Amino acid sequence: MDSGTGTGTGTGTGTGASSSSSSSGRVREILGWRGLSPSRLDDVEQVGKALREAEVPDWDEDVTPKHGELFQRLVSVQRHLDRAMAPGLLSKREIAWSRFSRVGGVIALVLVAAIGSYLGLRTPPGINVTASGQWSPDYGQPDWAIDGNPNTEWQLPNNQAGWLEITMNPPVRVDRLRVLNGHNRNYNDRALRQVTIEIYSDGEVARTIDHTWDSIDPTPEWDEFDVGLSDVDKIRVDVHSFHRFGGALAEIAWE
Ligand SMILES: [Ca+2]
Repeated sequence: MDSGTGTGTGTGTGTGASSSSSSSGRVREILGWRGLSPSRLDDVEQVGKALREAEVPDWDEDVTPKHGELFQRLVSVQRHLDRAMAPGLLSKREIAWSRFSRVGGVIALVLVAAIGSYLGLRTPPGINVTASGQWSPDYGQPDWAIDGNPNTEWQLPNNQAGWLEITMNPPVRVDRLRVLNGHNRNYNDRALRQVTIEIYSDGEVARTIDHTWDSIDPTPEWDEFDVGLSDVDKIRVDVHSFHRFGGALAEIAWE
């Protein structure tokens, strides 16, 4: 009886080992195609072998730390197998959806990027003014530099350099640029000192004007600069320095 069982088991194990070894080779091959790395494949084999060799305890008190460790390895290997096999277990419909959503996702991303860069680069229609800042939220706003009123000024925050940009869409022809410095009417404590004005034609800097005002003038005079450019789409004023408390620009105009 004993001997019979022994032989039976021996033979069974032998046959099983050989067929299991060839089938495990095939499994290894398939899992390899599915992207499992050689070290993960080794893990799978080792855990499989350890499971076959392990005795499953009948009682809770027979569970040893070794069993716990093996269980953890089994869970980890199972997770890798699930990840490798999941795409192979999709139905045709699920595969189609998965492809569609992947392709659709890429197209959506490309579209969002294209629209974003279009909106970001597009010059808003009309004449628009932006600046690095203004002295007060309610006073000295950037568009006061182009409102046609010599008594209103764009005023920079105290003691700060800064910039002002005017964009034109559609572009304009500029033969002459006129600039009226500020002085902060009634106080005479703000004015531009040293500036660089860049005039853009067709998106590129086409003319650079450097100018300095030596002092605050309580009755400022217009300064005029010949330009002679067509397709002007931007004028940028970089304020490098100022008089007293900060910069101020009453008007910038072109004709
Ligand atoms: Ca003004």
